[in-house]
Formats: sequence, structure tokens, C-alpha cells
Amino acid sequence: MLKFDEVAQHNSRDSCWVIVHGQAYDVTEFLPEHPGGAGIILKYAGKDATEEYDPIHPPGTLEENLPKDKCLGPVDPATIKKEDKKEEKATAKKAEGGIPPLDQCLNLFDFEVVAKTVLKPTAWAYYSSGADDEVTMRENNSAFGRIWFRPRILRDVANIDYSTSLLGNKSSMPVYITATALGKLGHPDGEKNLTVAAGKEGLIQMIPTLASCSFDEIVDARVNDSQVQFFQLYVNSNRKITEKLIRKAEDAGVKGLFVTVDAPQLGRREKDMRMKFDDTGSNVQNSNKDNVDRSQGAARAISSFIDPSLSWDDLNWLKSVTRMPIVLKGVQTWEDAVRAAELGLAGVVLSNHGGRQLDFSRSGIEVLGEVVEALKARNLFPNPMFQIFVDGGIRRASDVLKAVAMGATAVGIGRPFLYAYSAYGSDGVVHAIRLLKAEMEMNMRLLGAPTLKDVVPEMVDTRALSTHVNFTPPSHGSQIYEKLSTAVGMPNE
Ligand code: PPY
Repeated sequence: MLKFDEVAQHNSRDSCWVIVHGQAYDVTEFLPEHPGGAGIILKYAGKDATEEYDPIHPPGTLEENLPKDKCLGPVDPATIKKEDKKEEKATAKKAEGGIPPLDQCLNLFDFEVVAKTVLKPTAWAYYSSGADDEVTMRENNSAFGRIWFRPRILRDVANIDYSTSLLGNKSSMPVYITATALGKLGHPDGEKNLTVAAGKEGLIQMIPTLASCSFDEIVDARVNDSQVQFFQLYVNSNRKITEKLIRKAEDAGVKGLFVTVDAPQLGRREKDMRMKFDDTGSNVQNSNKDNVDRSQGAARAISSFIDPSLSWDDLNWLKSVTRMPIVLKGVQTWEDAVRAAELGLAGVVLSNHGGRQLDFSRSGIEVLGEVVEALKARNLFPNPMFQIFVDGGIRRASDVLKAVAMGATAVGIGRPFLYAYSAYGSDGVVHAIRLLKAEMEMNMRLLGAPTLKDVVPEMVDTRALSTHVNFTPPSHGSQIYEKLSTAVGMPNE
């Protein structure tokens, strides 16, 4: 068996070994091929990289990318010196004084507050960050505040039914769990927390291309065979890889393909980038400063496989490789929504990627107004074969109902569920869903709408929706960004 000291000697670009899950690997020749750049691996040259490796590499990544003879075998755990041994670090840091009992979380905003106290600062920065000045990220929720209700009275609201159907699949609520990447940054079980909660509560989960868990693990975590999942797709420059992914999803019974179209390049999430920037890294890195690109967070680095040349012309190819309904995720204008409908696609998600891509793009809920109007004018709405979804900033059932009233079939929720499981595991997600259901029942009763069909456009006053009060933040330092000092010493604290 290999001794740790032996591995530790291979700590340079010329000979670079790393330990992952107790096995030593010689990655010297792989360094230039690593999609995230050589620098990230060199930080862990001669060391155990398991903790940093796990959240961003689905199981099997090493086996698929390295020749067999580069696996050098197990490292004797007894040879790991105390100072070299990484302390068993939970994904979460301990919140001072613990976290509140789950039943004290009364709404979706609460999970964010709790998660911030338990997440490692690097994880918090990655999940919570938006693009540039985060104007769009804040606008996503603010936009719902510009829509007001016109409730009706004296209707029989004794029984409330908020169940619906998404692409022909039953859903207990007009809400789905949208795709978010790198789920293990928040919790060791990563995306499986979402699968279990979605199954228990009858919601549909959209599996991300860039999940921390493998696709198979997420599918196998279904609570029963009839549980429905969708798949979010980043189209790879290597189309063969994408075709394989699509086929795998279809074979696994996935019921919808959501193609992300708003990320030909990853947005600048500066909160995330600052964390990487202040990372002091290893001795190897320090002695080799010029070769380390400190301007990229891990997210930007691993985004290089996404094909920026993807265009409308590729949709025929996509249609030819799957029978799954295809939905474009990240549509931001009526022109593109109409084009998708005319092409016979199954729908669109009006989304700005949680405010993580183009800052000053409008909220999905605002875009919904113009999309429905344009589709109606062309007799393309309502159309059960072309559904409209919205995501971004949805935190309350009242937000969900506003979207439904304006013509959305359902809305996607991402970060709040991530925060819920980061703090409380899958029980947290179940609780979050139940809170939303309770709000749905109450709000529909107070609106005078016993079913979702009764939630009609006349129930919302959207006159202010497209009014943008443009403000200049008084101070970038204190208002927008995490304090720079939070980055110091991370992520190796
Ligand atoms: C995002 O972070 O917004 C994503 O969509 C996931 C991601 C992560 C890393 C590279 C590219 C996309």
C-alpha cells in the first residue's frame, strides 16, 4: 500500500499525484486537459483532494477520464500524519448556538437566513450570488410586489384543489423544483434530498446536467416508480456527449427535456469569484503564481464545455434525437417565445437564470405579460401543447398564483429548496413544500378561486409590472456585495 509521504512528494506540475476517496491518482498528464484548468488540481498536488473534488464531480468522473494505470492504488490511512489529515469536515459549518427547529421556519425566506449560518462561505457565495450588481436577482422577487390581487367574494371555497398537470404529468401544485448545480456544496446527499422530498410531496424535480450526484443516483433516489422527473440540459460542444445524455435521460423515463438557452457564457458572479480570489491555495500554487488564473471561480472554469454556438438551427437535431417534449429554458422576449411555439416545441421557461446571467434582464413574471399577449394575438394561446413556465424570485404561493393568473402553467423554485436541504436535509424541503401548499390553500380561498382554472387574468392588477424605478445603489461596498472581509482565509478555513 502507498504511504502518504510518497504521495506528498509528487506535488508539482512535473509529477502531480492526488488522493481522492483514499486512492492515489497520477494526474500529471491530465493537467492540461482538465476543463477547470491545471491550477485547480495543482492546489491539491500531493494532497487529499476529496473534499474539494466531491461537489463538482459526479461519481465515475475519474474513472471515465483517466487511463486505468493512472490509479496508483489505496493510500495507507495509518500513514497520514496528524497535521496532514484533513479534519472530517461536514459540508456545513456549525451555526453558533445551533439552528432553529424546522417548524420555526414559517416561510421560504426563513430557509435562506438559516442556510447562511450553516453553509461554508464558498457554498453560500456560489448559491446566493447573482450576476454583476445583482440588480436582476433582486428584481426577480421585487417584480411580484408590483402585482396586486382583485379577489372575488361569495364563491364556494370550502374545497380547494391546486393540483395541475405539467407536460401531461400530474403535479400536486403548479410548482416544480428547478435545476440548480453543485448540490453537494450544501449537503452531503446533494440533489437526492430534492428527489426524496419531491417524491413525497408529489412535485416534479428537474435534474441538472451539472448535479453533484450522478444522474443514476438521482434517478435511483425516486421514492416510487411513478415519480416524474425532468432533465435540464446544457448542450455540449461535443454533440455526441449530449446525445448520450439525452438518451440516458429518456431511457430512465425522464418526461421532459429543458434546454438551457441563456448561458452561452457564464455570467460574472463576483461574490463567488472573490472567494476563489482570496484562496491562498497550496505551496505549489504560491510558488507558481503566474500560472494560476485566480479570476475564475470553479463555476466559470467548469462551464467551458457549454457550446456558445448553439442556435435555432440546432433544434431540428435536438428533436431528432429524442421523443421527450422539448422546452427552452431561459426565454426572455415574446419574439423568442413565439418562435418556440411556431417550431412546435412543448413550451418555454421565462427565466433569467436566477439573476445569474445578464444583469438588467427583466424578471420572468414581467416577460410573461408580453409573451401571453403575443401568443394570443397569433392564436397560439391558450394551447395545452405549449406550456409556459416562469422561474426567478418566487417565494410565496401568492407569487405562484400571480403567475398562474397571468397564464403560466407552473413556476420553478430553485434556491429556497437548496437552502432548505442545506440546513435541514430532505425534511427541510418537505417542510418548505408544505408551507407553500398551506399558503396556496389560504390564498386561493381568499381569492375566491377553488381550482386553478378559477385563477384568471382578471384577478390580478398588473398595471405597474413593467414600471422600472431605476435606482443607483448608494454604496456598492455596503449595499450590494458581501463584505470583502468574509472572503479572507477561505475556503481553507
Ligand atoms: C449556474 O451556476 O448558474 C449554473 O447554471 C450551473 C453552472 C455551474 C458551473 C458551470 C456552468 C454552469
